[in-house]
Amino acid sequence: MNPETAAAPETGALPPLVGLVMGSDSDWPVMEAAADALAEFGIPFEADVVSAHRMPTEMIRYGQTAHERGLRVIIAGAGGAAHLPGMLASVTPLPVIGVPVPLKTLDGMDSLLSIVQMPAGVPVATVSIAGARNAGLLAVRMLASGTDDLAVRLRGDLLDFAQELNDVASRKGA
Ligand code: RP5
Repeated sequence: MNPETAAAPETGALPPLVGLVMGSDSDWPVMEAAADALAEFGIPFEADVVSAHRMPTEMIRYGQTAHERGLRVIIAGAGGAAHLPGMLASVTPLPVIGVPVPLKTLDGMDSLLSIVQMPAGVPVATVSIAGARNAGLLAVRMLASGTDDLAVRLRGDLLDFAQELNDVASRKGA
């Protein structure tokens, strides 16, 4: 699977609610965990490569139009000089979750610091280095915070999920 085909099987024809973007195809092995988490909760998403440095015009257009297209959360992953999450956050009203992708040098610290040190007024919810699964789960929680049918359904699913984690931890401790 790759970013372009990631959303197809699990989400059918439903319009995407989450935009899962990354700076390069090479980020996909890390970012795939976010796609998996969204799919586990039946969240329709789209996955795209939208590089802040190599395709800045498209990246800005993506951010400016994301809410108009029905997206409610953006998950953005990038490595190195990881400007994608912050740049998107500067042009969208949607919550942006940033995923620092580790590259061969600097162990992802460069990515983490590029994403987490945002100026006041332009928030990015940064997860851990390579923390794409938590990015997906955080997006699910954001979608679960409303009053619509999806939010109510997701709150139930999240409580079941938390109980399963608890049961697994109890078995390990036994
Ligand atoms: C960043 O540069 C991307 O997010 C990726 O993590 C990194 C390397 O990209 P490639 O050279 O592998 O395309 O912008």
